[in-house]
Amino acid sequence: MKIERLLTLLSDGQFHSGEEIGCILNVSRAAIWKQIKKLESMGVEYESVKGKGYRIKGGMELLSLEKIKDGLNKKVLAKLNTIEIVNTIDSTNSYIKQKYMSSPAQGYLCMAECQSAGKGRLGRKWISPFGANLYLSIGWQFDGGVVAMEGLSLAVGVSLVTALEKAGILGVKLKWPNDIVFDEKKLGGVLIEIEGDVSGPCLAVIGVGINIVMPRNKVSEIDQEWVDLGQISQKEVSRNKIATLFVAALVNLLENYQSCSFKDYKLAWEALDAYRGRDVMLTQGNRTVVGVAEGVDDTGALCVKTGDGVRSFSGGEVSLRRLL
Ligand code: BT5
Repeated sequence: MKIERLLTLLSDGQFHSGEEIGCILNVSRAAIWKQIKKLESMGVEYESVKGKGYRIKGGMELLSLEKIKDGLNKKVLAKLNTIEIVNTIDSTNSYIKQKYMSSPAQGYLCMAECQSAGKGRLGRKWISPFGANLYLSIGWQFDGGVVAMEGLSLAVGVSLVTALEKAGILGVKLKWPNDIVFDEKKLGGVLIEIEGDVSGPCLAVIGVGINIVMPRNKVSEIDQEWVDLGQISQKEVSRNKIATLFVAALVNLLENYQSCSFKDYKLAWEALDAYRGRDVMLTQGNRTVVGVAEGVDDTGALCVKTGDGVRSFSGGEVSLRRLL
């Protein structure tokens, strides 16, 4: 595809003249313009300077199937049916679901440079600009229905934070039920969607979004405090390295999860709990409960110490209560 070749060319951050681009893509000047316009519609920020040509200022590390596969061991690779990297897609979660529906198999994995309709939970949006962050989904079959997946999104959070620690990124925590946070700001999120028989064999699509270097022109679209790995580590973070560590961590976790349960991850989750011991408000629809966050139970439900004692909640949104 021409657009892929153009992106690869400009990803080095150097200026490339129209003539050079035309030559490499084997297209006319008018056709170059069409490709450049495509970059624009994908949200890629580029510079155009008369006499110099085009460049992506600062360059861009595109996801590389080769680099990611090279970093994975044989055991992990053997568990994956396919690993795909796509440029633009509506949502990697929706894509994996469709793929599974048309041909059920274990271990479909997809990563995208950009999502045009990235999904959060409950119909919310996941802001997913091109070439900047990581958007990844993996499809995994579970035999024991939803019970076998209890607490899975929390265990996924634990495995991702552990993977970040391997990359030298420390201090990342978890916020119940599915947020990856740093300094109370949202760094990433997990979205698990389930298809099939909820009491028998079913498919879990595990979607992970994590901010690596969020383009500044996208900042205003996120309606809560956020952070990216670049800000946390204060140095360049390799997208391919994070992708590789995440894939390995997820495959290892999913492979084990069938034979264990959230109970085995409870202590690790609690050690990363950003809200433990803090005054929180839990909202479930139009019901709110206030109290002190006391970790989670063996199923991954949030425990809150209220005026009526400790109660556990398996759904809802939790926020910090700022006491005056
Ligand atoms: C989540 O939802 O945190 C789950 C996000 C999962 C995204 C991945 S990307 C790959 C896969 N394919 C998909 O289509 N989705 C998954 P939730 O807890 O509902 O949080 C959504 C809220 O987070 C939004 O309402 C915003 O406030 C905020 N938000 C949106 N984009 C963000 C971003 N890039 N960084 C930080 N916060 C963001």
